[in-house]
Amino acid sequence: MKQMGRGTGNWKRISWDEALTEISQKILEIKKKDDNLLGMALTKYSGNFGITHYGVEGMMSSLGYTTRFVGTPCWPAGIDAQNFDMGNMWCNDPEDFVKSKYIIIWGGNPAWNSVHTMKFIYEAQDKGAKVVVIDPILTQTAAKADVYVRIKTSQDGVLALGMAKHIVDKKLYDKEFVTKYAKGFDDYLNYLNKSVTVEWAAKESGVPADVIRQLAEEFAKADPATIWAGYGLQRHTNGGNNVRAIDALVAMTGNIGKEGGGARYGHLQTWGFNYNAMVQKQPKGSKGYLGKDIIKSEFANDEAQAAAYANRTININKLAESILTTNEPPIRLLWVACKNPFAQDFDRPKLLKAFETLEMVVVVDQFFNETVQNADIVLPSTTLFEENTVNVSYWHYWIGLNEKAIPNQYEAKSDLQIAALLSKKINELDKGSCTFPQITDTQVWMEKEFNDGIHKFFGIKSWKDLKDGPRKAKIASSASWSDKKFGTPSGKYEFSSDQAEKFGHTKLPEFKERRKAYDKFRVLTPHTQFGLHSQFVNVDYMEDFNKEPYVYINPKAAKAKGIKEGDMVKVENKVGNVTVKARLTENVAVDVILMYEAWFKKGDFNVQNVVDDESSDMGTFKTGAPGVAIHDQFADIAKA
Ligand SMILES: Nc1nc2c(c(=O)[nH]1)N[C@H]1C(S)=C(S)[C@@H](COP(=O)(O)OP(=O)(O)OC[C@H]3O[C@@H](n4cnc5c(=O)[nH]c(N)nc54)[C@H](O)[C@@H]3O)O[C@H]1N2
Ligand SMILES: Nc1nc2c(c(=O)[nH]1)N[C@H]1C(S)=C(S)[C@@H](COP(=O)(O)OP(=O)(O)OC[C@H]3O[C@@H](n4cnc5c(=O)[nH]c(N)nc54)[C@H](O)[C@@H]3O)O[C@H]1N2
Ligand SMILES: [Mo]
Repeated sequence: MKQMGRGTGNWKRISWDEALTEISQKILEIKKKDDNLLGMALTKYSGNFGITHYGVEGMMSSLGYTTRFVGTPCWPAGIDAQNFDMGNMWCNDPEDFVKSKYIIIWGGNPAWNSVHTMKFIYEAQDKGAKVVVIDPILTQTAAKADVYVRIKTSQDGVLALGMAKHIVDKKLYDKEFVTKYAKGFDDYLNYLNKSVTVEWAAKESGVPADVIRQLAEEFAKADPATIWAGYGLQRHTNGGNNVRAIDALVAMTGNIGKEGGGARYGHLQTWGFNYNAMVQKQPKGSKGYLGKDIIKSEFANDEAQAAAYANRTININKLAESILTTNEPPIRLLWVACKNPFAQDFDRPKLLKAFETLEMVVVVDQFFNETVQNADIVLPSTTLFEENTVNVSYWHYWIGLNEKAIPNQYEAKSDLQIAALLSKKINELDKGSCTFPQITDTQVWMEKEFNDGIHKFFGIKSWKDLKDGPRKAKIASSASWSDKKFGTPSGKYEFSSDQAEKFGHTKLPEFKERRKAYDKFRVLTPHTQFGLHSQFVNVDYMEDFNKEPYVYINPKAAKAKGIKEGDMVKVENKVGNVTVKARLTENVAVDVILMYEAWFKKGDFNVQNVVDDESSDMGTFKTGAPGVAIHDQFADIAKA
């Protein structure tokens, strides 16, 4: 479909051939005008993490060097934190929660967001393990726990420091681990003794001192004890630092490298694919980007340099700002796939302005969402039922096939099929413009991702074995770091990290002030029970469970504002506003308001009207861009 004037809603049905001709002509026009293709940009994230979807990146490479939005809106601060501490992000097998005696779920809501893990938590509980949830919201997970600890948002580092101080005071730390397998514990100990008291931690975090002492003692004495650091925890301007302080608790109590223990965050151990779809060669003579200088790809000293510098990379979390400020050349054509920026990216009012400056917007999606409303051309994408791909996880250790269950519906095509068609069309118009191969069978693409390493790791002879069902990786131990050889420069667990300092952080996970409030209430916009981000909320049968959005307000705060249950409320801040129905609940603190992120196809509810694009502290080290402080937002409320 083609929109006659972006945002007008005046759509015209066109053929695939017409659509691809128009897009190809635009690409060729840009190349002619700029003498390179950096004016073409891709933003793509988690619409479908099936491995073949990296064919979208492959399509971009097959056209030339382009602009890529890099990093992730999801978990980068925590990734850097774990890399500074341990030299990788690597968690225990979640199934080994059953071996834990003490489980702290810290800033995560798995009862909604990781339902498949809860049975292992329950099994541990049945065997006598204590489960503690630390969250500013009394979540469904907290309701299932033995203890719920309400914390002031962003103050997790302080709480962890207070617990560490008490563990030191009581000499409950693991002397063998901190001397043999760790670097910098003495410095950390000195810091705790000099700068931290339990009373101070209590005041800053809102968790009473006796609770801090009890948590610390119970955690240190249980064996094994584990902490699951959720992703919500690190979406703050001090989030990475807070994850480091939490890692330190697990390390100093000797729980790293232990089955049933561990500082759990995520892992990428099972991702050893060929990335065949992703790794495509630029057409000969393509011009790339090296800092400010445009260079010819052939002139790059080696492949690595070419790969590192030839695409222009921009922080994915600053989409609006970057479109507005990127020059030489500006971003002219934006390709959006597996991503819904108007629902999921930050500062929606600024994004609207930014889109006005684009010459062409192409969105590949399944639904007529707000991003599509702001496009010129929408290409209908298949769903996961219409393609073959393979899935692994950033949490568990299984691999599974996604088998095509039904043929492509109507005229929809997969991202890979679109890439092949675009390649064909642009080469018709200008031979040699694209290297993407003419393979449209998604099974062929999927097969190409397997290799001996994958086969061996999962104990299969061929991908076909997965037709019988998913397989679990053959891991020697359910614990990560079981040999206590860490991936850091010292090979040890680093309480004190020179690398962290190199990236502008303190060596130790010292107290880091949270973002200053810029409005009256803190706004939290975590993940919904009834969908995956902007996906599935809009499906008819899901609407039955989740008819409309709400803002959750503490009854005391509501009373002060004259707001009653069911009133329409305007939530407003410097970014914008959203009007939504109120629900009063003590599940949130008096100074916090809560809305779940989601895309409802009826109405104009959108939490990104009150979420700015402030960066989190970490992410640049391992993902190329800092994360985003999604939960460091503030707003006021009034009866609408
Ligand atoms: N306020 C707030 N914002 C957030 C978050 C938050 O907690 N609060 N969470 C952040 C996090 S953790 C994440 S991971 C991001 C997720 O944000 P996104 O990456 O945007 O994820 P989704 O909304 O799941 O999916 C995006 C789009 O992909 C489309 N899609 C699905 N399958 C395919 C396909 O095969 N091909 C193509 N081309 N498209 C497809 C879907 O229809 C959907 O429109 O949001 C971030 N934004
Ligand atoms: N049903 C469903 N499942 C999903 C998703 C979905 O959208 N829906 N999304 C998937 C994706 S991409 C991701 S990244 C994961 C995310 O999974 P989670 O890590 O569970 O993410 P969130 O729901 O964003 O945040 C979890 C909790 O962090 C809390 N939190 C926020 N700020 C702070 C803080 O400063 N301190 C503490 N202690 N807690 C804080 C929030 O109150 C919330 O309860 O879930 C995945 N699973
Ligand atoms: Mo995410």
